[in-house]
Order: sequence, then structure tokens, then C-alpha cells
Amino acid sequence: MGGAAGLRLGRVEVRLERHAGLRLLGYVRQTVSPRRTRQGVPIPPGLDDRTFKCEHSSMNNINTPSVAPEVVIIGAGVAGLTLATFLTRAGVHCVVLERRDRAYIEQRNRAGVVEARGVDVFERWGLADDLLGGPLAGAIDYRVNGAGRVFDTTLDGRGPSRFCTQQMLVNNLLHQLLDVLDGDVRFEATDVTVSHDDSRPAVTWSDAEGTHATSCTYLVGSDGDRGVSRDAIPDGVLTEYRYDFGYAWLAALVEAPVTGDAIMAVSDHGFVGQLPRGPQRSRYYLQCRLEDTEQDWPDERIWDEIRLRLNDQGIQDAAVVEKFFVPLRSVVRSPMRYRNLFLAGDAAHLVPPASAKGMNLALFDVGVLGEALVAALRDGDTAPLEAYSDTCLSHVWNYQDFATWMTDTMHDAGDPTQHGIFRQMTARARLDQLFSSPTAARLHREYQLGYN
Ligand code: RFL
Repeated sequence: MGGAAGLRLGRVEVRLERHAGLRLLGYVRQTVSPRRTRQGVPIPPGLDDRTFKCEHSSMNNINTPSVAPEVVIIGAGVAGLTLATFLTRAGVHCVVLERRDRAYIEQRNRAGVVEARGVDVFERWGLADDLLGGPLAGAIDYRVNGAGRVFDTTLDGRGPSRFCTQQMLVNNLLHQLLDVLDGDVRFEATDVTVSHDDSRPAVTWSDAEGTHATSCTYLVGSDGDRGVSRDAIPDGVLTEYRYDFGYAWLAALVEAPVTGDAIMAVSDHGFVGQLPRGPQRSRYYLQCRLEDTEQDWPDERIWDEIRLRLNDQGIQDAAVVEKFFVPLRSVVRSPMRYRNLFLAGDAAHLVPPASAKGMNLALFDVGVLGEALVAALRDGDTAPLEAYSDTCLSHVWNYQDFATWMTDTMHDAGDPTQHGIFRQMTARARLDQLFSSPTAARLHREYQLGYN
């Protein structure tokens, strides 16, 4: 962990040095008597007392950033950790505040594929080989009542997507950020508050060692849909656009791998999908009612429904290691910025999981934001930051459209009680077009790879 700052009184010498021997950010000598905080703590020259850690109780805390970070990132999910890794690699002093402990975020399992565009972003930062394990993802098996057709998602001139579970990516990011780059993540940081009263955002948080406060030049809210950073934006600034599809998915992580390609299957009995989650496991998604609970879905029913919806009585039961329910909905909050606070990932937008794009949109955001922050902090060029919200939102709306297409097609084409036989027939025609129209196929490939 970084945060070392040397301080000698009288003839004051301050080393703005975060990670001894790794990055010397600056070196200041002064002969004036140091100013002091109200608690009598000397303030390093060049910093105002808001910038400097002013809580005396925290001064002896090795985990306290005694030189204010340039960027504070709230949330160590895939968005926050990716951004922190990019910025730390670029020499930007940033601190990540995460309310959970490390073990919790290391085992949280959700997405499974980093789309080709996301792979490009990691390659641009020189991190693809270190972060993205897993085989190439190049096909989806679209089934209707058990009959499968494999759709090739690769495009000439473009690299492929990669199977890399969100859990694997997060673990690789933590290793890269903490063990290789000596980055700074404060786990179990609770009661995070954000204020914008001044020209610089300020953040407070608590942990086992006390309460801490710092200001920063830029603040990033990547604390998911239920975080605190978005709530700190005054009422009336953000517009929320929302669409609820009216049904849910049961997500069941099972001890059985996908044997062929990822499956997205419509059936008269409702949607089922099977997506790889590592070499030994896969996740089944089953369309269900919004009000369904675990009591409605014992393991036996899960396997009976999988066999029914895939029209394959040969599928064997396997252990179900996790089940939860996800309401299908789309949300966009606009703009993705307030003053020097930038929202990224689920804090700004949600897509239904039928599109498999939530993590990939988060990666898009932080790819744009990482480059914009480096341009602002290192080159004094704030134009990319000014454009951040518009750049991301135009991509986000394209992918909300794709997510709506996928969700409607996969569900309307299936159970006719969903939206009636007429919509079932048009949705099946839409699906057929992927295999009969090169134009429709090309657009679908571009969406799957993340290039729209
Ligand atoms: P995350 O991953 O939720 O991370 C947010 C982090 O912020 C922390 N936090 C706080 N920290 C400090 N103070 C607070 N007050 C805080 N409040 C929250 C949290 O502990 C957490 O560590 O958001 P991020 O980084 O924006 O990443 C978004 C993605 O996680 C999400 O979009 C994807 O998981 C969505 N998603 C999928 N995306 C894909 O691209 N492909 C998929 O196949 C895919 N499948 C899925 C999904 C999401 C699912 N669920 C659970 C909704 C499947 C499912 C079932």
C-alpha cells in the first residue's frame, strides 16, 4: 500500500513520494515554519488544510493518504479496479474505497465474457496478457425448442472476445494493482460520504482505525447501482430513464461445464440460457416471474425446467451451488457527471443480463475515463473529460437498444403467454434473420463484439 510522505519540522522537508523507490512524484524544500491544522498537526507546504489529512486521530494511521490523492474511486468492482489499475500504471495517485472485504469481492461471480472492444482497451493499456485469461469466445448456440443453430460472432479484421469471468478479471486486477503496481485499495471502508461544497470534492470514510477525510482533484463513483456517490448529487441534476421488462431470471450456478458453445434458448416454456463460468461450472438462466422466490425453485424443478426448455431429457442433474433472482430492467442516468464527480459502470446504467453487456459497458466507461483523467492531470487537457458523459452515453444508448432487442427477442419468441402468438412469430423471424441476412448478421456481430 502506498501513501508514504516524509515530514521534518523546522527546516521542512516534504517528500511527495507514494511508493518508496517506485514513483517520486515531487520533492519540496522550504525554510518557513509549517502551518498547522486546528489539531496542531503540521501541514505540508504546497497543500491547503483541506487537502492535507486534518484528522489528528488518523495521522498515525499508516493507511491514511497523507498527501491528497489526485483521484478517489468509490467502489472496487470491475469498473473501479480497472480504472485504478490504468491510473496507477500511468503514475496517477489514486485511492480506491471499498465497503466490502477483499475476500468478498474476490469471490463475487457474475459476467463471463470480455467483449472484443474491451480486449482492445486492455491491450491499449498493455494489460491484456496479464488480466485476461480464458479461451476465445467466438460463437453462440441459438436454440428454438431444442433445435440449435450456431451463430459465429467473429468479424474479419477484428479480434475475438475472450471468456474471462468477472471473478477472474477482478482477481487478476487485484493482483496487478496491489501486488505488481503497489496500488492503494482501502477495503471495509464504511460510511463513505461525498461533498462538493468546494471546488475540490471531499470524501470521508471510516474503517477499523478511525474516521478519515481527504479531498481530491477528481472523484469517481463506481460503487454500483446502490452506492453512495450518485446519491451525493443534488436532486434535479440527473435524469433517470428506466424500463422494466416485467419478468425475471433465476440465475443458477451449477457444477457442470458448458460442453459446446454458450447457449441462448427460446422455448414455448420460457427462456433458458447456459453460459460458461470457468472450466468446471456454468450458469443457467431461467425466465421466471418477478415474484418468484427460492421456495418456488427447488433444485429438482430447476433441472426439470432445463430439460423441458432445452427439449433434452438426457441432461443430468448436477449440484446447484448458488441461486438468485434478477429482475430484467434497463436504467440510464444522465449526465454521468456532476462537477468533478464522474459516474462509471452500474452507478450510471444497468442493462438486462440477456445482453451480457453490463460489465462491458463498465469497461467502456473506465477506458474512456482513464484516458481523459490522464489527459487532464498530466497534459492539462480537460476536453476529453468534458466529453466523457456524452461519449459514454451515446455508446450506452446503443447498447440499451441492443439489450432490448436481445431481451425481447429471446423472451417474446418463447412462451406465447408472454406477449401473444403474433409477437412470438415476429421475434422468431428476427432470430431467423441472423442466419439468413448477412446484413442482420453483421450488425449482430458488431454488437456482440462491442463496436457500436
Ligand atoms: P459492481 O461490480 O457492482 O461494483 C461496485 C462496487 O462498489 C462497492 N460499493 C461501495 N463501496 C464503498 N462505499 C459504498 N457505499 C459502496 N457501495 C457499493 C461494492 O461493494 C462493489 O464492490 O459495479 P461495476 O464495477 O460498475 O461493474 C458492473 C458489473 O459488475 C455488472 O454490470 C455486471 O456484473 C453485469 N452482468 C453482466 N455483465 C456482462 O458484461 N456480461 C454478463 O454476462 C453479465 N452477467 C451481470 C450478469 C449481472 C448480474 N447480476 C447479479 C445483476 C449476470 C448477473 C446475474
